[in-house]
Amino acid sequence: MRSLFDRNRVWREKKVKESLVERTRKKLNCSSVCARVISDRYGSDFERSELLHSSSGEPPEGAIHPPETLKGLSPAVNRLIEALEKEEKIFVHGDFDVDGLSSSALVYRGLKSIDETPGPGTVKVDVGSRNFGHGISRNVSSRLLEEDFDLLITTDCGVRGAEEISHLQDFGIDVIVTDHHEPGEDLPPALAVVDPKRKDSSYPNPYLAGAGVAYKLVRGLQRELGLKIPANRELLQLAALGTVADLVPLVVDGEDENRWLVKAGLDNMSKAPLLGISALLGETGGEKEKITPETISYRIAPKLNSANRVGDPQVSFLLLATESERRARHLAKTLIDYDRDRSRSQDKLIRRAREKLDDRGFDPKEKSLVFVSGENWNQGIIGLVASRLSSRFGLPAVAVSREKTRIRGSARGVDGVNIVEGLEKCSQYLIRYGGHEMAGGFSASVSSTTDLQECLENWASQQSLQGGEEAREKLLDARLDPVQASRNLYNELEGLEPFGKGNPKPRFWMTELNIVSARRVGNSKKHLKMKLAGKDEVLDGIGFGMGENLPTLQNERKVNPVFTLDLNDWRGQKKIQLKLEDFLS
Ligand SMILES: [Mn+2]
Repeated sequence: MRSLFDRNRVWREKKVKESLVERTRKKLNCSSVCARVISDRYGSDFERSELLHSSSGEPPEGAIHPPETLKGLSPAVNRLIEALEKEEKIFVHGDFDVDGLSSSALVYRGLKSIDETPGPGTVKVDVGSRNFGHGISRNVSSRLLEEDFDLLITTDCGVRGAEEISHLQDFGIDVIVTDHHEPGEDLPPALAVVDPKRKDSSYPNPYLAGAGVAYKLVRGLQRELGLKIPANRELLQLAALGTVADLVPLVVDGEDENRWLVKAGLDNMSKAPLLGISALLGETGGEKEKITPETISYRIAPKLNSANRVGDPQVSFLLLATESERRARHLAKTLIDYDRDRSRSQDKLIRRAREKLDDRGFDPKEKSLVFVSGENWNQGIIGLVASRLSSRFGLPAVAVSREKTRIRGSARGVDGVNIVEGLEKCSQYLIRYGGHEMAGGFSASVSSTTDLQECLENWASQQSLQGGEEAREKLLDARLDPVQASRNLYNELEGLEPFGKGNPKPRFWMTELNIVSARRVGNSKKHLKMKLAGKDEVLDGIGFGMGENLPTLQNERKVNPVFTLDLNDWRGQKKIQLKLEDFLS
């Protein structure tokens, strides 16, 4: 099925076995639409899908896997207990992105909250900086040696840090790696390596974020010590923060530990947010509200990240670690300053990039990749530029900063085009590169810029020739009759929240509706407000950013909307409305 507005946008209904839908419906006693959505995400794993409707604030038994089943965790916990007994000096080194910050804060708070004696001795935390790159830098290991630390715990990094780790172990500093990145051929020679991506791992959820792994470490320690810390309300918030910000999938083939971590963390965040989070939200004018994954993605994470782009990442760590309201307010103000600066620099660079493309006569219809470069562009910002260009043109995009002898770049992929494959294909022109499907970074010598651009453009044009249409197809969960778009269905689907990566909000479609009314609303008439009618029902619809499609729709006799279900709160009256995304031709 194709979009009414864009022939290249293809929709397909997910296939789910009817017999499974029927079994799920009977087992869970829910509507057939809800059963279809659950069958698609959970298959026949009824044990896990039955948990969906348990509604306490804490993850039910069975939803969260025991930490001990994670390879490397037992030696890590034993070593930590030894460190506590001897009141050793412990250093925590995390990555500077939100997942790394959350992981470090989680381990720090976890250790500091142990108030039995002997408790932890000195615990120091450093979250590195963009200048030294991701992972354990020589800078960090020198500091550990100089300041005479006994133990290093890495969070959200380290599994590729063999060189520095062996250096530290040689000098008698034990290293516990907690990470969730793909290890290389061999594991680093650390005392313990906790990483669900280890080849010998049999842990059921390989998709833990760095903060998820950090949570497991602290949970394992608490269990081993026999501490009665029932809910870990604060630590779960940090686990949720990293899990959402790092875009790891919440549900994969019915495995939904990440979804539970996020659910529990968000519940606690809504009720009693960490002082730092509350200060950050307070500063941006929000009142106490239900915190959702969107709150993290749009209002919390960008501010925490602005510190590593245009400021000092340690500020973000301190905000997540602080127990003082005054300090939290002060740190939040600093972050909001950083974020304003980030936003200005970003706008400026994007404008310059657009000018460069215009000067060159860049035509997105003729190209398969956007490539733009400039003199001394801010390293912390070029990723945001690439990402904006990529979504503006619907193409993979590369933004490059030229320094004296080398260039450093940031690349973004699109659905169905894996950008790191592109970097791999052109690696003969690169000094270093890394990343994942949707985002990558690299450095190269200035002299190879033109070759690199040509190589990446060639690669991208082959990708789009190979179609990739199937990969770009967007999926629909079910076709609804107008009468099914009910409050009841909405409530049933709430059991599947929180929605996010790997667990999208269920998307539906209807056919042959009449347009009762339709008008453009909002600032500059960007949005579309409609009333649509089936045989007996009239449904409200809102399409954000869809205003310009109004004339096309008015030419149609009947329309077929694609939408998610939304609950509109109008003067205290809650009413179902269709959140329109597209119309099928
Ligand atoms: Mn991470």
